[in-house]
Amino acid sequence: MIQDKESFKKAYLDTFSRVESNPLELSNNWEKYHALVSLVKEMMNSYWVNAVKTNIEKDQRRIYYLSMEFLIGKMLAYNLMNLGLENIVREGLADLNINYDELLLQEEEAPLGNGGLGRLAACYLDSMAQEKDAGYGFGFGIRYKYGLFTQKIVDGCQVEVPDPWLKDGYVWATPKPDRMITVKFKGNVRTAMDGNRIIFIHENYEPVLAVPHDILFLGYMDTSKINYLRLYSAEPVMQDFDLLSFNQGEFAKAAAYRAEVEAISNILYPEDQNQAGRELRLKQEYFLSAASVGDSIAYYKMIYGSLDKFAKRVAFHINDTHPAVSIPELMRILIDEEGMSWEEAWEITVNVFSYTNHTILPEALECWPVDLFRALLPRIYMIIEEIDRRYLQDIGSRYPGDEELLRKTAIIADGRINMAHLSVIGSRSVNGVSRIHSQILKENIFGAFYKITPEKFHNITNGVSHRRFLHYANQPLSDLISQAIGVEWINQATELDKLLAFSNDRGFMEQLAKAKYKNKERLAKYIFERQGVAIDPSSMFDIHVKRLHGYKRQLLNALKIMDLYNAIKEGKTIQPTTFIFGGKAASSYQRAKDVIKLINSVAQIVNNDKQVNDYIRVVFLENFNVSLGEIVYPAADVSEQISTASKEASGTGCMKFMFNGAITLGSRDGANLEIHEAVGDEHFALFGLTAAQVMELSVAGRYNSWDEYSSTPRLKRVIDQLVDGFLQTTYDFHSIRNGLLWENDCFFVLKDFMPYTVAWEGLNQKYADQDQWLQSSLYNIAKAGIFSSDRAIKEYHQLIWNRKGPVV
Ligand code: OAK
Repeated sequence: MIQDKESFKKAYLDTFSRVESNPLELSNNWEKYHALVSLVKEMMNSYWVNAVKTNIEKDQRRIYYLSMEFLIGKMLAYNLMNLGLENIVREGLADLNINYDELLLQEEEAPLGNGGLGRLAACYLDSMAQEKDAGYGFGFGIRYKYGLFTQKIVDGCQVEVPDPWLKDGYVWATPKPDRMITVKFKGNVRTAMDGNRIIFIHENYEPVLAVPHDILFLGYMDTSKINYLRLYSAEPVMQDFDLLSFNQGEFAKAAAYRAEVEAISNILYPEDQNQAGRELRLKQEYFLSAASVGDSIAYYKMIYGSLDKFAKRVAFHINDTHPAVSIPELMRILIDEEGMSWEEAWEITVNVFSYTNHTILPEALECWPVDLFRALLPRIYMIIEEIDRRYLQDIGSRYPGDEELLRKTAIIADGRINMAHLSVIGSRSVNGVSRIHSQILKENIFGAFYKITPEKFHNITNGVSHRRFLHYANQPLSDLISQAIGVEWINQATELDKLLAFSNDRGFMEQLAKAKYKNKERLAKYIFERQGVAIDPSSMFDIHVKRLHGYKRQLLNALKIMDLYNAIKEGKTIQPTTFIFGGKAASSYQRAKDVIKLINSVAQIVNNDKQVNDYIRVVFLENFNVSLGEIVYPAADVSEQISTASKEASGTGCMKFMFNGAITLGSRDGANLEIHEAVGDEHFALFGLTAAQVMELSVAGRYNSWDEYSSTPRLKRVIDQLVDGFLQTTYDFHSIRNGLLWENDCFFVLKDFMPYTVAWEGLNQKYADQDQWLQSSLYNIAKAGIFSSDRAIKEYHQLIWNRKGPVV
């Protein structure tokens, strides 16, 4: 195997001659990249084969993490880092006259997610590999041919362009056709008797093949820490009717069937936290669910011969409700295919499933119209009806006369199927993703369920991969940390706490400042090269990157910048600041797109006004994604986390910034509160309404945004500037202004404006005292350890997946 540069070179050249058709001297960078990935993949494959043996010998539990999204980021450099081979490879390639950095540019990032939920799933894959001794965790998802769109900014507006990430083939994934599953849609269900047992026969269905493509994931510097992400693509079954139609010359019919099937894995829905409500989306959800559950059963029977102890050895975790149909799907397999009774099947099902809720936004809570659902999944619908019937019967007898309770928790009501209710009823555990969010679940949206089954409810605060977002993304800081406290923090993030001992070490603190400066230079260079805007790395980098959404309040930030601009024009002086934004808006979310245009319009005004240029500049980064995040998070001084309290379930960007030493300017929401608790008032700028106040003010008649507007002249001025020609564009921002005034500002932008502005000014003044600033920065890094996804995954194992002690 590869221990040094020479053995690497030999292995690389061997692989190259096996997998490429050109001689090395005539090959292009893609071929060189392809050969390198093939080599790394072969190595990982051999590690996997060993790990799987151990896994079976040790009889380890298997956790299926089902998610419609996995935003995994680029793999090559990250895998090499985890293998400890990056330097060897860089130097070995250089000997062969190959530039490693150029090969890295060949890799396409797999765009298989929208935002927080998808990136969280990827961080959890990383940590499930790392924490494998507690049980093996695997990701199951969909291999969308087109993932999330590429964002272009044209004339200040977002334009969506398809991202054909698979066009050159995606080398990291290996197709596993031998493990494919047939998924059945539509048709009808006939009942028949088998002895004295009723059986259900699904007929005239449309079959679809779910073909897996596996991507291996590594933990850190230990080749037994390895797992995979299995992504399914939908393919047609070349069966009789298809062939027949070909034979009869009905090519159009055959082609239509093929197109309909392939549509299932063709495109990721770009809506973030907004239920699509379309048949295709439900098809995708069932496709993933049926493939994953089908695969788990087939694998289990292959290894153990029967389904004995299935509930002890297997756990399914559903990442929000999107894969919730896997609950009735498991029931279907156990009853219809394995011949179990309802009771036996239910006992297993409710023991293997657990569910994480990631939002309380009403528009994101999935409810399917019964008619659409029943036509697409007739047998699954019957099972859901029966789950609901038995549930209501049980609750009805335990809480006689409590109609309200039944109404609040039923799965099927008003012609719709409530997927969150199905998920709670069909799971043994329900968790929120930050302390405050879990509390809101118990008190509000799942309050009635909490009354019935309080023991089901848990909190597991999110975490992020500190190996990707600090060790890998921020080499200057990672090196400095390792020099100071050793390398153990890479495996055990809470070791970062030891950095506090260096707060009075001048040399260390100077190096800390230098590392930040280097990262800011890197981002400045990126921005200049891509977008032609020159920014000053010694200015305060104030960064707001995340999906565009009303509740995330990029608008509040934009209004603050306009206010600051007005003040600077009137003579105010501040610490020079660069405001950096980034993020995508759902293609159909016009208000969010208006905010992108607004930010770019403000940027135009600010960046072209010499009178303010020494103080502020504004940049909107095009196409924010995981790879760009890896450049952005390390460069931040200020982390903008300003959602309306109660609306951001957790947030994870806040943690990525924290690991990189940014100071949070945060509302009283989601994980902000836990970061604030970890670092204290001195090292965090907290502002604004509490969740309770937001809920209180949301009651009709208790808040009037006009009052804020008319009583705060600074605020009135910027709101009027939206439409009075100040922005020097023909674009119409009336809709934004109307949202704030005529639609009563449902995200409390005006209410939080002054507290936010004051908190920002405090931070900006603090920046003037670099010693004090660096102390806070160090404090944030040192206290970030608990926000590692390793900690979160350990908690999932302890609290949820590892529920019955050892398997045997
Ligand atoms: C997306 C679609 C449907 C439901 C939720 C989401 C989602 O991305 N939610 C986000 O999940 C993150 C991971 O838990 C949280 O950090 C974000 O606060 C939450 O908005």
